[in-house]
Amino acid sequence: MTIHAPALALTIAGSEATGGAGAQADLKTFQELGVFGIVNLTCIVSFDPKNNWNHRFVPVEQQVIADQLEATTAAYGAASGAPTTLDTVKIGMMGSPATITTVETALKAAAFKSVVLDPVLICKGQEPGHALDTDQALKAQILPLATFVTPNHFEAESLSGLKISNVEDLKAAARKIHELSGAVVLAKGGVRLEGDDAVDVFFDGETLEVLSAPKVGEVAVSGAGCSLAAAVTAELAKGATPLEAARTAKAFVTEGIKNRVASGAPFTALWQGGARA
Ligand code: PXL
Repeated sequence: MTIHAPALALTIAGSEATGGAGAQADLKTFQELGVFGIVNLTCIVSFDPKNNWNHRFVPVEQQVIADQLEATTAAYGAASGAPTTLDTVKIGMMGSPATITTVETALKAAAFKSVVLDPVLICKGQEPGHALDTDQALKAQILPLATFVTPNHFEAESLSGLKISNVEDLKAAARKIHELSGAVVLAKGGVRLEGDDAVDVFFDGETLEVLSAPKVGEVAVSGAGCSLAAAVTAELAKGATPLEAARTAKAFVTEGIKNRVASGAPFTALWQGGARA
């Protein structure tokens, strides 16, 4: 028998029942990139096909979130005695201020080396600003603990306070968000910026790099943001530098979007197996 000691990554995220986004996307991404994935669930999202595929959202009880974090830390944390310890975490959808406080406490206790924050302020189908208290708690309590943050167009505007209409604006926003948080920033233009390319801006305080790939369609694909941040997380867990992780993640997501999956829902889902296709 061989005992394996693969790189480990934890995602603290919500379930999205149809498997396109959230924890499911994270776990599939970790697996594809050769990382042993761990999920601690914060909430369950079920789209409502009777109501325009809007989100139905149920939080996981705070005690149950804390229990999951306790189990994970005991098994793989710094003091666990595990052959490989868990030092890399991705933060996805939190969903409520209470969850943000529970997760903040766990992050402070564990002192992870890499904390990748996908600052989910809004999901497809939601109204911007639907939960301002959650957005504010995320900015105040989790953003300062992040080492890497992956805002989309809307989130980059919200975090930076800047209006983003083109790549120069996206660069300014990435710089601003780095100043505010100290984190490495990968700001995503996605399909929302005009032009033939899907452009993301990487900024780590020194290096500014524009990551660009030809757009695949003009419509956002479910799971793209989650998978990008999860791919960054997986690569960091394996020891990549932040810039290498961003480049690999961009290529991974581009292949996943090229090979996206259709369903009865009015949107397609990124296929993490796309790079193998
Ligand atoms: O794409 C953001 C996102 C993250 N996490 C969960 C979601 C969504 C969007 O639907 O449902 C659980």
